[in-house]
Amino acid sequence: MHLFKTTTRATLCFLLCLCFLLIGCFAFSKNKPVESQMPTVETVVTETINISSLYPSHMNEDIVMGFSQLGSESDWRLANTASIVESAKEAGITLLLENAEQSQQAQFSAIRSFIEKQVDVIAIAPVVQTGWENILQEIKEAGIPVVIIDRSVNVEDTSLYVTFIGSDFYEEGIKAGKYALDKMRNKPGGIRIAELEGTVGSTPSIDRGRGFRDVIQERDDMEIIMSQPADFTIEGGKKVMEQFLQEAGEQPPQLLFAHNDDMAIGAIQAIEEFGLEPGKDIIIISVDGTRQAFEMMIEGKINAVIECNPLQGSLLMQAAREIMGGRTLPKRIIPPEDIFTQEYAHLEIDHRKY
Ligand code: GYE
Repeated sequence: MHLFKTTTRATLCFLLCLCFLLIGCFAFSKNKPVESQMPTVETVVTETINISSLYPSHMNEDIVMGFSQLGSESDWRLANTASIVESAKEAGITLLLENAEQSQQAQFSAIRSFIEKQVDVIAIAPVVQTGWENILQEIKEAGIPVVIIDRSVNVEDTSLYVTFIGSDFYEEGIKAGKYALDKMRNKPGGIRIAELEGTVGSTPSIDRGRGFRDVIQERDDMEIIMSQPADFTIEGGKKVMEQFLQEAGEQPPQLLFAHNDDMAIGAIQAIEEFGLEPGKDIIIISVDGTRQAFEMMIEGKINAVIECNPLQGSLLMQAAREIMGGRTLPKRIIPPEDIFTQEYAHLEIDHRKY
């Protein structure tokens, strides 16, 4: 009898332990950091936070996302919007999309309308990087989690957003600078460079410019002789390049660094109208990797394109699901990116999705 009791107690104990073990394993797998669940993405984890403790009222299944897109200025942007719309459909997430057409004020209004509608999560692609503290604070007070996508925000209190999904623009500038150094290595000194910057105050413009400068300073006979913003548009690129060429007269720049493909395409029109040969008389480096830029590379008019990937929709939806599921996310998610040169453009063009 005594022996029977002891055996039963031991069995009960064993079963209890097994239960705890299974519950533990389950909880652990649910709390796996998101980077281990995103196979195609490189992530840099600077800090992770547990979301369920911050937003307990948003742990539901039917997700409504308010997305403030900054504009429709370039092919990159159109591909980015399309990717987010499609991925929301695929993920069964209701998307409220507002396009701010490059106005931060319009972004604020859109965000306030999302707060009023009590959406579950707000995604913001910020046109510029400063001026976000107050509105992010308003969202926080409403208890809605925020995902920053594409361009970053400059805020001291990084707990105002859950994660930032976007490219490493500084690294893109570095890649552009390295290509410039390599391409000009046999050219004698006094190399004149022109730069078409993107939207003033936007992260890609600031960081691409910084990365590029940090590399080319290696050669003190290479100089950026002209640099101006052209708002990431074809028209802007054409207008500013015309101005550059007129100003430069007999001494046109030998190399152009355009912060995106659209401005490079506009600049190419200006260069041709001016009677020069883009890609030969003026070496052209741009950023993004749109299909049109690849066509220009194949024609020999653009020499190199630094990839910046706009297909961020599935990452955004995945992040929203993780947040709503109360799981932990990395503070920074960076899509992998490449560099393409004229020589190999024909091999890649059929794989371009935008
Ligand atoms: O390079 C440009 C667009 O923020 C990364 O914005 C984006 C940039 C992109 O207009 O084409």
